[in-house]
Amino acid sequence: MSLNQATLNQATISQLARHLEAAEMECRDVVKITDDYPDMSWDDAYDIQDAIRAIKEQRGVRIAGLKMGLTSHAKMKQMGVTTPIHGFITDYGSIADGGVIDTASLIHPKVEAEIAFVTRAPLSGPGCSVAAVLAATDFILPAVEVIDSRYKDFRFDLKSVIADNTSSARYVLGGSHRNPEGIDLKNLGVVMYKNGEMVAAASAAAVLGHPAQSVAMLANMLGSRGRHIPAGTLILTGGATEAISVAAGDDITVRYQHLGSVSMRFI
Ligand code: OOG
Ligand code: MG
Repeated sequence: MSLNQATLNQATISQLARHLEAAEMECRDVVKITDDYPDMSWDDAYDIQDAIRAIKEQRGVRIAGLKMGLTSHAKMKQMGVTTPIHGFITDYGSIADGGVIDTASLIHPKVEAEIAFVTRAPLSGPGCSVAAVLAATDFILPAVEVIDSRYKDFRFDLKSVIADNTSSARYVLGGSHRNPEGIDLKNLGVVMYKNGEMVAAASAAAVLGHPAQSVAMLANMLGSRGRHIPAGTLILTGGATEAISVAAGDDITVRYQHLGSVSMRFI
């Protein structure tokens, strides 16, 4: 049997999708699903994520874009994993820059400094490269992702977190967008402040050497499931630094070289 072949039947995939969706909606944590389904395959994990997406769309949720996760060494080390993963972001996850995020609607939020891309041409893999991504990029934006694993204490393995839509919860996009032309994206600095104190800093090169590489990898990963990145897609490329835990009362500001800053307050 190939490693990628599905091992769970459709009924189990639907049941696990409803289980994780309910945990998100009811704001409570659950144990990682591989505890009960240790033989689950990578395809099963992405099939559960797709089933969650379908449940949300049936409820009227709009998919706002895609995300890559675990693309930096800092994030991989923090979570004890070695492979990037992808998921989706939603309309209800979008928070205005300078906005307020209610921690009562989340389990145990953490914030990540990211670079977002918006495409103006479709991208497909295999074979998608940094060059193809830059040619297809409309503009880039500074972004902060608020992740919120549905798993107790953020303890998971890769398959469990893929099924849980890569801990996707909220995101804040900065107002200033730039054409990447003329910006040394690879060496773009990001500094995160929590309540005025610097808590993390990185260069965008921390994200797979170049954040456009994260978009290329997304196109290549989607290609292996017969999909592509359509024109006009918003993509979060993954945290450049480790994720920082936040609680009610915290103020977060991230400053990005060339791209301005993004801030939010947790209540
Ligand atoms: C998984 C999601 C990681 C990122 O930017 O690396 C992610 C997690 O750490 O819970 O969004
Ligand atoms: Mg992220």
